[in-house]
Amino acid sequence: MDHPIAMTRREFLRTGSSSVVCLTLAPQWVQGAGNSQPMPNSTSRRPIFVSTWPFGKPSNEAALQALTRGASMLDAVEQGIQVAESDPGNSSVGMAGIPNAAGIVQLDACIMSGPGHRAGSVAALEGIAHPISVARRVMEKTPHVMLVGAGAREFALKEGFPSVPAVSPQQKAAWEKWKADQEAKQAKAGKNPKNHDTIALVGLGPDGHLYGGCSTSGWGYKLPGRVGDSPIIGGGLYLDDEVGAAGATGLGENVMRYCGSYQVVEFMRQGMKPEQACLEVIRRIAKIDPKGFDLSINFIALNKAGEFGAAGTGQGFQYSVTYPDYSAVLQSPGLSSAHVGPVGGNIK
Ligand code: SD4
Repeated sequence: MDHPIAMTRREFLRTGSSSVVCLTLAPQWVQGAGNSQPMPNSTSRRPIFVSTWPFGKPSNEAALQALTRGASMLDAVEQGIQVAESDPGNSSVGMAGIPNAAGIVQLDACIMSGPGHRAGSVAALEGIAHPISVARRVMEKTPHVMLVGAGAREFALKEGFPSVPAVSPQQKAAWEKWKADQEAKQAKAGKNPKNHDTIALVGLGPDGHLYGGCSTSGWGYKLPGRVGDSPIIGGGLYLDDEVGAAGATGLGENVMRYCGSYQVVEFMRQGMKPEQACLEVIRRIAKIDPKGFDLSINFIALNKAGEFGAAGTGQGFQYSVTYPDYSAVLQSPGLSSAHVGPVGGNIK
């Protein structure tokens, strides 16, 4: 399918990650069946990268550029996610992230490789700039899948990752104000965090294999030691090389209790298109959860055919898609209580 806004390959390579192509579509859900406007959610082009949020776009583009330079798909995913982790303006990924209630940034990340169904993960990692790279090292150099806390940091240091300050000066100042305001009460009461965005990035390689990664500083001012969905295989990220890949962003507690990304992939296995699978997982969670659709959860998905899609609660969310000659921010459909019947059953 041709996309309404597209760059030539030459333009893409010339403009690089500074290019901004933003395409906003009305949610397919709202448009309903019979809508004649095509959704740009299908492509047979490879490689392709799909990631959460508009800040995923420069990550996608860095991943594609890495691949163009001859890097492997795992390198591409890692280097793409590193872009978000390095961004000093990103308060929800990497060391510029909002700290926990103790004023320390604790990072969560994971990575998966379709070939071999391999996975690596770190959680509550302190003072290391690139948790995605440590997660990859766990996958490649240990017999384990996940390392947490002090053990994860010790492993990272032994592997040669440099130690960096546990919180940025800007976030430290904001945390001190937060503490003075005694907003800790809100965190304890389980109120939604003010700022919590994650990069989940999934990719289909030129050879038809799937790869993905996920990285976050998690829920701002979370309790020390709190781990969200992002480093949990099947929660914040999952892929099956025979079927597809999925990633999540939002309130991790509402994803990890339902193995959200795993379920998106399983729905694709059953024949659903990526967008449909994301919507159906949200419907299923909302049907079970006492909070209904008040979940703050979002999913991206990519299948083996290169078709992609996303969905979120409320108004939906923006996600990024990049492949040769094309790079854009798209709007996902959203689901809210308007889509639930009077007795709580889901309506189609
Ligand atoms: C977490 N899922 O730690 C992450 C945060 C996030 O958009 O994705 N926010 O719960």
